[in-house]
Parts: sequence; structure tokens; C-alpha cells
Amino acid sequence: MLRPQDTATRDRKRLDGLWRFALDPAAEGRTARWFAGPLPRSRDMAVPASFNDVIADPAVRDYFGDLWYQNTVRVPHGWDGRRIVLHFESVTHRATVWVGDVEVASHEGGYTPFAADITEHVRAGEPIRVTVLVNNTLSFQTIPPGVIEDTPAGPRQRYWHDFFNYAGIHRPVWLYQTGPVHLTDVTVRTDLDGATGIVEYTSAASGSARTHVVLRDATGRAVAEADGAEGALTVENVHRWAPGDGYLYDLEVQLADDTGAVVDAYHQSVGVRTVKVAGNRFLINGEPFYFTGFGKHEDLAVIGKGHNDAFMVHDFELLGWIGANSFRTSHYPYSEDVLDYADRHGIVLIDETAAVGLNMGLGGGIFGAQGYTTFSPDTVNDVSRAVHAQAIRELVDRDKNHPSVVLWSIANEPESDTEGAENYFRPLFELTRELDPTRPVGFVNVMLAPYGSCRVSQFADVLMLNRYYGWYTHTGDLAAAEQAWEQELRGWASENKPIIITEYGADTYPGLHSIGNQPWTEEYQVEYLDMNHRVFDRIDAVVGEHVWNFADFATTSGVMRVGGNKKGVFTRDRQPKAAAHALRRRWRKDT
Ligand code: BDP
Repeated sequence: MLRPQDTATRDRKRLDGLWRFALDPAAEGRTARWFAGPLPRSRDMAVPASFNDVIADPAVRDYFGDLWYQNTVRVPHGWDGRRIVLHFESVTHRATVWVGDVEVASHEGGYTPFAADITEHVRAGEPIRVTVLVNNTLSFQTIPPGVIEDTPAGPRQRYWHDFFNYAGIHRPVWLYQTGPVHLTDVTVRTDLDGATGIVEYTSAASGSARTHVVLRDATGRAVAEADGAEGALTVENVHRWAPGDGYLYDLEVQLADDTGAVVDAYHQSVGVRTVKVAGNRFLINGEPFYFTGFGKHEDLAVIGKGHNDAFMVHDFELLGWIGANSFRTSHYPYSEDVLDYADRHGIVLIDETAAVGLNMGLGGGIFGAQGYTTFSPDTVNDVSRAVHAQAIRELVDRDKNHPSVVLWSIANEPESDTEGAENYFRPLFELTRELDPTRPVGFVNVMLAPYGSCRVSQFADVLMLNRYYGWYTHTGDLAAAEQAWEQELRGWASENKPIIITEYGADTYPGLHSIGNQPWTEEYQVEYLDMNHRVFDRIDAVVGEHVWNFADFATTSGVMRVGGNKKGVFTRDRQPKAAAHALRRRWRKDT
């Protein structure tokens, strides 16, 4: 799906701002046709934002079920005769959309875009009522999974992931126009032959037209051109996209009618680079790459998972300050603005689906919901896998052209030591490779499936490990942790695959100090990270270290969490803890 753009032939209008908002605890709105007029009992809600923390009411914060958004917007008067599309970058976790009284779209999955051609239902220059029914419940057949339990106090939403279940319209909403004959897809794949860059492209259009492409360098100079819906362009002395050097070419794809008039134009940025796994090395442009950085979250005070440009830029500034060259979009696909920014600034991404918490073994202590079997006909089953497969399709479709994305992570910490897990994941790995033969594929392994017991890592090109030696085990005893960790890691290293430590971290209350090794203090976080780094530096197969987490973040309440998950190296408002300075000394060779 092409992201809306302003081009020579296309215009877009952003529908962000204040929308009307109403909860629907009795799930009556659909039958009562709330979309057919002004939403009853509505209040204001900001878009984009999670609704949860905007309103000062715990019942709203923890609400699960149906909820409604509505806005009245005017279709630009100049769009007469054009094809008009309504596009949502993400609505969490599912949405049904009406324009006026007509249902125009339905989408499952909270982190990927969807759109509806609404040409027939609107007129240029006139207002339209856009109503969105959002539902934020999680079940065994959703990604991520959850369950609604009947308790003596009433129904409760449980889930097995350690971040707050923020929901709502999280990213921009657009109206845009194209001509009736328009581009529907563009795919680019790049390769290098010495100093020559190769850009293979494929485009798809809604009708018959002649396709012409022009590749321009960053100064706007055309460096290659071709005719045809697909082909390969070569660029002599190519400026490669590389970590720290987000050099982008611009591929303009044009459709022309019989008279030669351009009827559609779309711009696809292109970073020319290669990604490959060779033995235990991870190669970008043929050079071994070592990942430094974090697992992150889309998580901010008040707006929750709502996208915010100022915080995005600030987070990337902090990544630069600390010397991080990469991060993982834990635990769901991030805003496309984040992907674009990473492309432009040469930040490397591990791109993850929202398949987090497919592991009922993680119930104890943190998440509450216990006593389930992960993979079974009544829990995570074939339907769940089909939903998961669709989430992978939509992720690859959305992010396939981003040079920053070097590795797909199809799940975080699923159960992976059982036959059920092996059977569940085998086809999902096959699917991902079929969708994108150019990038390695992996998943993130959990401590409950240590070396020797994991049955899913056999499918992965890269081993991604989350480990908390010295935190959840060997708490406060870093010497014992160091031994145990090294022993396990040496086992994984014998598999001759690159290993990225995708999580290691210690909860740290900012301002808490101790001379001794007291967990939760700033000193302990520093010592804990140092211990991990000693282990990584002794093992050749380790090609990356992503600290958990970039910043403190909101999660479900529980005795293991003090005002959220405090494993951030920065606080939730982005102030550095002592560990931030320590990491900066390790990661920035120039300090
Ligand atoms: C891992 C999860 C991550 C958690 C982290 C933790 O992948 O989402 O937040 O541990 O416990 O299990 O802090």
C-alpha cells in the first residue's frame, strides 16, 4: 500500500486534530447506527493519540471494548473528478469506518495502515462525516494475544506483554486524491557490483498506462531512467546507503496516457545497500556490522502511543548523542515517520511484528493471566496463525522499501521449546522469506527456552536473545550472573549464526543510589551493563547489543513494576540515568 504523498499529480489533506469521541460499553453503537449522525454523549479527543491517558478517569484508561471517533471534514473543492481515498496509518487494534452512512473499510491489527476508496460517497467541496468504530480487546485470535477473564469483579482484559495496552487512532489520518489511473504499488530492491549500484524496481498500476522511471541523486540530478513497469537501473559510482550515512536516491515513477500526459507520479526513496548473513557475521554492504542501541517503545506521557514529531526527532537526537547505530521496533511496527527518519539518518532497524506474548509461560508474576497452554485448539491456534501471517504480510508490504530495515523479527519471546511452537512457526518463517528474499529473518528468543531447548531458532538466520542474568536470575549477584550467562552464550555461539542480544536490562529508579550492588539503583544498572559487555566482548559471534530499554515506559500494574517498567536508560521524559553516560562512553568512539 502506497503511503499518501503530495506529488505533481497527487494531493493529500491531513485529518488530525480534535475528533468527537465516545465509549460504547454496551456495544450498542453499531445497531443504534451511531455513524448515521452526531455521536451520542461525545467528548473531544486528540488525533493522533492513545485515548487512555488523555481523559482524567481510570475507567477510561482501563476501558476495553468498542469506542467511537467521529469527525466532519470537507473534501477539497479542487478534487472534482478525482479518485478520493481515506487512509489511516494505524488504528489500534481494529477499526470499522463509515463515510456518512456507508461502511467503507474494516481492518484488523493495530500497527499497519489501511485505506478505502470513497470516491462514490463524496463530492468535492462538500463536507463528509467520518466515523470510526475502534475496538481494543485482545483475544487468543489477535496479534498480540490476550484474554478477557470473567472475575468476581467483572470482566478483565489480560495479556502477556509488558507494556500498557494503549489504543485509539495513533497515527495520521489522510484524505488524498489521485487520477482514476494510478500507481498501486512500488517495490525496490538494491544490489552492489563493486562501485556500481543496481536498483531493481517493480510497479503496479490500476489501469493500462505507460510507466517511466527516473532515479535522481540527492542533488536532484537524474542518474538513471527507464521505461516499463519493471526493470533494473544501474548507478555508476553509487553513493551507498550505510549505517551513519543515510544517503537516499529518489525514484520517481510516472504513469503516462496515450498522449504522453503524466497521469500519476509517485516518489520512492531508495537507499542502495546490501544485507547478508555469512557464518556468524552480519554484513551490510559486505562489511561486518555491530548493532549498538536499544529496544524501544512508542510510549509517551499523555499521548501514549500517539505519534509526535518533536519526540521522534528528540529520540533520534538522543540515539546520536549516546552513539547508538540501531534499534528494534519492539514490539510492533512503528510509525512510518520513524522508518523514514531512520532511512534519512542512517539508523539501522530490526523491524518487528506485534506478535508479542505468545507465551503463557510468562504469566507468572508480571502479567496475571496464568494457567493457559500457549498453542492449542482453544488458545493460540490456526486462526491466530492466519492473523499472524497477515500481520507479517502487512509489515513486509509497508516496510519492504526501507533501507534502514535490515532484519525482520516475526515475534518477541514466544514459547519456542515445544512441538506446537515449531509447527506454528515453520510456515511463518517460510512466508516471510517468500515475501522478502532479500532480508534475514529471525524471532526473539526468551530466557525460558535457553540454549539446547529452543525448537524455533533452527529457522532463524540470526539469533536474537533476550536475557536478564543479574536481574530476573542471579539478582544482585553479578559474578554468578556473568558465569552463567557466558556459559549459555557459548552454547548459542556454537551454532555459527550471528547473535544479537536484543534485550538485557535492569529496572532502575532514577535518583536511587548505593555503594553496594543494590538492584534498582543507578549504580547497579551501570554495573549490570558492564558485566554484560564483558561477556559479549569475549564472544565473537555476538554482533549486536540492544539494551532494554531506551526509556522507561508504561505497563500493566504489578508488584514487579514501580510506576511502569523502569529499565530505561533514559527516564520516560528522556532524562539520562547514569547508565546513559556509561553507554555513551562505550558506544561513542569519539568521546
Ligand atoms: C522481556 C520482554 C519485554 C519486557 C522485558 C522486561 O520482551 O517486553 O519489558 O522482558 O521484563 O520479557 O522488562
